Amino acid sequence: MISLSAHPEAIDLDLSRSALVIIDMQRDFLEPGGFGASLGNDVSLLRSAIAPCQTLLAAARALGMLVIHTREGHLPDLSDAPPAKVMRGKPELRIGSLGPMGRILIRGEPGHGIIPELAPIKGEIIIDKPGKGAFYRTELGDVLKEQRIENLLVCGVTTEVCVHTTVREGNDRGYRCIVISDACASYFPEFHRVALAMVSAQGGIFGWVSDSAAVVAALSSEHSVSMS
Ligand code: C5J
Repeated sequence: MISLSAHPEAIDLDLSRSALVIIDMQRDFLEPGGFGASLGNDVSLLRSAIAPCQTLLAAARALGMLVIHTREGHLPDLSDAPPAKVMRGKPELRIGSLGPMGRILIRGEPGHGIIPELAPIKGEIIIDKPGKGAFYRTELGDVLKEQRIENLLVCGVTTEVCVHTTVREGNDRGYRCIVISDACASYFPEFHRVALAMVSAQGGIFGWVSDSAAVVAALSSEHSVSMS
């Protein structure tokens, strides 16, 4: 059991019941020519999350914690992509259009892959999701039940979209969700700040907010995760 410093208050976590969930650290969101860029965003704004995610990933791997990576994307025939999502706005390239990293937000294309800095290794779980939330139309709930996970350390991009949606879904399903602030990022710094504030306001209405230094400090007090 560790005590993690967080807002609105410190939280005790049994690491054998905890998972690191890294949301959508994909080339489509973080690199030029992908989905994020097609919507007119400055993708360089997301890069601040990479180093803190790497730190968390290294700490989780060292302890043998369950690591889950998610990827947003659609089947090549777009059968899992609602027209209302595909046709929204006036992007330079729509979901499914051919861009410099292959078809935008399509599974199996180069842009859909996780950035090399955070590449999953053997034994880590990858959840492919068609929506913003990682529980919607995925096996995530079953995986967490099977692994007897109760606590989710959540990081990735973007703070107010896929991180927030996943945290809201997880919170409603009874998981303690701890958002790692510096390991998340948004194309809109103000949305990042407010999204984090929304999680921990009202006594932690959606969960807790901590940071990567606090997580690493707390994890270093534990030598290995007992998977009993
Ligand atoms: C978005 C995400 N922003 N991963 N997806 O469309 O946050």
